[in-house]
Amino acid sequence: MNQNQSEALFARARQLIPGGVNSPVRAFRSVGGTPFFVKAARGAMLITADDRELIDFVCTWGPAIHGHNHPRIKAAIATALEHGTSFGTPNPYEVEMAELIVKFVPSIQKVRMCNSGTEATMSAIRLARGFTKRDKIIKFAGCYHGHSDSLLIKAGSGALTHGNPDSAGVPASFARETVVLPYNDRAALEAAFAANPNQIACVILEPYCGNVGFIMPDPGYLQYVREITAKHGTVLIFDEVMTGFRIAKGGVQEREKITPDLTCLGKIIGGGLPVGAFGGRADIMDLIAPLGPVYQAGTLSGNPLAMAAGIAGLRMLEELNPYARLDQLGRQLRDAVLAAGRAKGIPVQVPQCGSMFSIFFTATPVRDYDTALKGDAKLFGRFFHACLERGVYLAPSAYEAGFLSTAHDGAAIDRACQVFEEAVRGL
Ligand code: KE4
Repeated sequence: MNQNQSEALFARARQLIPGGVNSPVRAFRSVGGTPFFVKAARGAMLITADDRELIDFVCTWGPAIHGHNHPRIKAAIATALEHGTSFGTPNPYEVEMAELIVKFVPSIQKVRMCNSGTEATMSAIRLARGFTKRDKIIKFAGCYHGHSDSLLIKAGSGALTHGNPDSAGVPASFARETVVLPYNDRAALEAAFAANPNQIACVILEPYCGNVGFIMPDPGYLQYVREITAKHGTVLIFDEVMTGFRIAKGGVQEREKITPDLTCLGKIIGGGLPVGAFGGRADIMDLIAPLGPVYQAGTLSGNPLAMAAGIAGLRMLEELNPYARLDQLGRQLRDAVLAAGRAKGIPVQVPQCGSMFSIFFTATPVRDYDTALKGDAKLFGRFFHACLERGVYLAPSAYEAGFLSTAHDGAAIDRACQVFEEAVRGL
């Protein structure tokens, strides 16, 4: 596979950009090899610097639910661009975006735009701490909420009372305010509340996990989390940066009929441009500056280009209602991989819901971080490259989710199923 242009670009990039990438997962360190560089994208396809066309199941990590460079999103950006790129003042686009978000996600009574998922979750946590006047937070192993210090924490020795930094540069004092628990474990959550009475400001979780591979909650788990947080006066934050508008028009909370207190959003609402948002109960959101004492700000928050792109994308979701079709295609992919695993005699799990899926090479059902790690990551790496050689691009890590878009037509899915079958057969 000719990678000359990507190799040359990567060599230049590594001189000036740490690891040659602007976000670690893009470096292919988890699956090995040299990352390809992309010069263009359209529909379900990426076009690499070496003029290879790849069927894309990463969709720029979720935003591209309508595929790449969709004409309506492109036109919306072009129209906005006629009037400038950023004003640093309120603008009509952000009002329309807020009205759409509130319409799609009824638990959101008020919403604040920002510029990334990281900002959204960082701000929501600060807001929950300001609202409850408590300092501790609970997160779950395997859930990723961006790279703010309070969230780069792993389970600590005092597992029920504090965490340990999960990155250099995070002070132990910060880690002491974060409790990290196993996902899908009711007893652990109950014990953590008992060990920290009246101290937990918020519980933040990905209601469907997309950053440890794709993991769904046990039946009733999310309802349990909702009940125990309400009982303790703790703010429940759903991080739907990845699942919002993807799992359903109203996200996981619509599908599961759970009402969180705050929701974090991103990705799809920017139509591929930088974006984040957090919103929820008005009595909590009204504590955000300039109304209240919890400070939060951003030069490019509500940027007209990102808003115009996101509005176009949300309106298409409203018109198309593509969710049943996306689930049908996702099931087709899932069934192809499961059948290939059976034929080859390789144990494989393919959790899937709608347009999200992942592939774990393990016989153990994956329901949390520990069982996800039982997946054979090396075998996944070989599978990843076998697919890439055949023109199918999966997330370059066994611990990421795959994404479908409305641009993945039957031919693309059929081709992907054939590639998955060949790749598994060759393992
Ligand atoms: P950003 O700061 O990357 O916009 O969003 C952080 C974030 C927050 N919450 C959830 C549920 C997320 O999935 C993310 C970011 N997702 C990763 C994918 N694993 C982005 C890809 C990357 O880090 O390069």
